[in-house]
Amino acid sequence: MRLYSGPLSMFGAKAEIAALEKGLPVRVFMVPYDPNTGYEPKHPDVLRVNPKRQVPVLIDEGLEIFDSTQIFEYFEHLKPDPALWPASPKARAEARLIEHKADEVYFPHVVRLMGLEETPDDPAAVAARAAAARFHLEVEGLLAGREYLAGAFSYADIGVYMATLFGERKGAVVGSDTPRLRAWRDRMSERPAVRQVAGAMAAYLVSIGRSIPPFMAELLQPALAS
Ligand SMILES: N[C@@H](CCC(=O)N[C@@H](CS)C(=O)NCC(=O)O)C(=O)O
Repeated sequence: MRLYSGPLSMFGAKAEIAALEKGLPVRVFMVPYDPNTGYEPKHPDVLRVNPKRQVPVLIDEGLEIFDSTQIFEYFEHLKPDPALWPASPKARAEARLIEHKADEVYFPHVVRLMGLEETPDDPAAVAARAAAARFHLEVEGLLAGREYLAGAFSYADIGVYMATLFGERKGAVVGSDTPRLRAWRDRMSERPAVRQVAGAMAAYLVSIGRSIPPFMAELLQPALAS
């Protein structure tokens, strides 16, 4: 299997983490990416497979799909063990909703912040950080009495981890009012698959002279012994 991603693709990182967690034989191919100009010119395989012209794209012997959540679903059917969705229909639906919210409700606020790094007091930036903080509090509530967002570790954790990683980078800081969320993030960072992928992203950012938040800097250190 070949996974097309980018060195700063939060959605590609989701798929890569899932493949590692599942133990799937996925080769990751980083498409051309320039920190200043982005993904242009687009890779021809990405253009062929994805009408939205985005990574991640997955190719597996004739199957060509795109979108991180679609890739999760394929992985789950391809290799059900370890399960990364809960078994019961309601728990599974809730986990899927959390994952969906990370991508489609929370992340747009982070995207809004991306254009406003130089003007953090802009009302649009203030509103985006406030909306992100409300999501952080929602996640804090989910973690009451739970180690992971849907009980056992799941795709929901992967989605929220990557989305909030980018949130933190862009100023939507996970504050001291959400201690369970912070502790969960630390647990996530200790998972080998997460550490490998998010750590590579941290190293890439450092290599191009970008600053990284303290919790990402920790990803560059050897994992704590468990
Ligand atoms: N919903 C998609 C989002 C994919 C996406 O936004 N990919 C970004 C990189 S993280 C991209 O390729 N951006 C380049 C562009 O839109 O031109 C998913 O879950 O995979």
